[in-house]
Amino acid sequence: MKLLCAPTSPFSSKVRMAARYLELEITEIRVDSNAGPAILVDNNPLGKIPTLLTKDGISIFDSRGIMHYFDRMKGKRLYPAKQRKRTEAEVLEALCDGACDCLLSIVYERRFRTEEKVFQPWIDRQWAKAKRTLDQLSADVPKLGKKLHGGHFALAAMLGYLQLRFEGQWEEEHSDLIGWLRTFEKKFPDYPAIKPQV
Ligand SMILES: N[C@@H](CCC(=O)N[C@@H](CS)C(=O)NCC(=O)O)C(=O)O
Repeated sequence: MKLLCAPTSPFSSKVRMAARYLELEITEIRVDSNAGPAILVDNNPLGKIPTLLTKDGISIFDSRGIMHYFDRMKGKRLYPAKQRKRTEAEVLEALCDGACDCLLSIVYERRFRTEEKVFQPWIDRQWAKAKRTLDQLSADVPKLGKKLHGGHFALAAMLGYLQLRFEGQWEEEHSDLIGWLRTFEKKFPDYPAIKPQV
């Protein structure tokens, strides 16, 4: 299996962590989604990463599609078996992925518009969503048990992306989440190598 991905991408980081956790062999192919290379757009019309290319020539996206594919491949080890816990894990993943969409939207607003066209109210709107997410997660920090799941990897990827692109803007008010990340790292020592980074 080949994974089209990038080291800075939080969604790529999430699925790379899941693959490592499940001991799945994947060949990572770094792509620049801004440049829209043929290998990416020919396999995913949306031109987004991560995109997984299976040995049977199927392309799978988006990151949650890949997570669920991995889960099925490895006998359902990526999400809890019990319905309620599974729903909680999936909602946590959706929340963290959604916050990453907001954070990326801010990064893209600044990256793709000329300086005078950057629309601050849009940035503020997206940041408010990310902040509400952090506030909610800080008020009820997700539990880390013996087993990790997709929601945990999504949260670790989102916090890693915040550290990478929004340093100094969230840590003080959300120190509980930094504590969560420290505990997560003890359970998943490969985190520093796979978290979003340049
Ligand atoms: N919903 C998608 C989001 C993926 C996404 O937005 N990836 C970013 C990089 S982190 C990307 O490919 N951006 C390029 C673009 O939107 O053109 C997922 O979960 O995989």
